[in-house]
Amino acid sequence: MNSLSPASHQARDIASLWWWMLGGAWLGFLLIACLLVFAWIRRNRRGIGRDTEGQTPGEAVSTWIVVTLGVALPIAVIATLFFVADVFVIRTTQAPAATKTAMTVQVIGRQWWWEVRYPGTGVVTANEIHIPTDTPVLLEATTADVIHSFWVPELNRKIDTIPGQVNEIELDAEKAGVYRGQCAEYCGVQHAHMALDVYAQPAAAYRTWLAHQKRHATPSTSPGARIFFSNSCTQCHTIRGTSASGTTGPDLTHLMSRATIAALTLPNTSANLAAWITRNQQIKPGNKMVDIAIGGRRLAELVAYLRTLR
Ligand code: HEC
Ligand SMILES: [Cu+2]
Repeated sequence: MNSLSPASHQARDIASLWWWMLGGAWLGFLLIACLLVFAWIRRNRRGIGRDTEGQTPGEAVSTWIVVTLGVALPIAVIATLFFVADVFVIRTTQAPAATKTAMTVQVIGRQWWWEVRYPGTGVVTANEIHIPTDTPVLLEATTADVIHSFWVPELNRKIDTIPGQVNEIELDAEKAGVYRGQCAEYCGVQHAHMALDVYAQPAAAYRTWLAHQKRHATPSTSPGARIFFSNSCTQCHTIRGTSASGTTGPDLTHLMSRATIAALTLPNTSANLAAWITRNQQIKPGNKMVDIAIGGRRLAELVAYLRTLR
């Protein structure tokens, strides 16, 4: 994550503001350093400081220094930076009206993962947001529990998720790529394991992805499916097209289409799925899933069923 390697016009404005502020701060610092050196060089001159013999200090000069360099210059520099920040960057990073964006994605912060919804399509996923490139996407962010903050530094500024409120931001990726994001507001013990990836794809690839995500899972009677549906999994997880309709945990309909599990905590492999089911409280202590006491062949069958959720 690097807010100085922008991949959208908003992130570019934020990066240039940062460089301008850094430049302004350096100029101010150099000016003050020069004045200090200058004063040090002249330290033994007569008529300076308490040494009032000889010529009297230039009253007019010291007033000029205080007023111009001490008051007017800092006000001018800080006011300019504020003006640039306020008038340009806050505005250019603000979300436009829904009518000006091509599509909407809803993100719901949860302890400690991100639910992602595509309104009007029935698609629900987790910790991965797919968007088409060069398309203004309105992102509506809210929370199911505490305040989180959605931040994908290469695409835009932070946006807090506040209970009972929807905050908006625009995602408009210029080039295809995977942009990492992170919860940026402390939200409980697993705050650090609350990451997400934004996949910006060419429009055709995005449409293929969305069409695939719309599909429901085919009901299965495999041994692993029977374990899933007779266990507590269905209370917390949804698999569209089946009776599993829990909402505490991520939608698992297309679990295997995701690269990671548990909000980028582990790569999505068979071994990690097995480890997650049985030892998630060691992997991500305090998370809202429970360790499931299952092992051996039954665990392998359960994982085999999860792997059919493509
Ligand atoms: C008490 C609720 C609860 C139960 C019961 C439960 N889970 Fe979970 N599960 C969760 C939550 C919450 C998460 C997300 C944890 C996080 O990332 O912080 C999760 C995450 C997962 C993930 C990772 C999904 C992803 O995309 O990150 C898998 C796979 C999973 N659970 C499988 C199962 C299976 C299989 C069962 C039954 C054996 C089960 N869960 C039972 C709540 C539950
Ligand atoms: Cu959070």
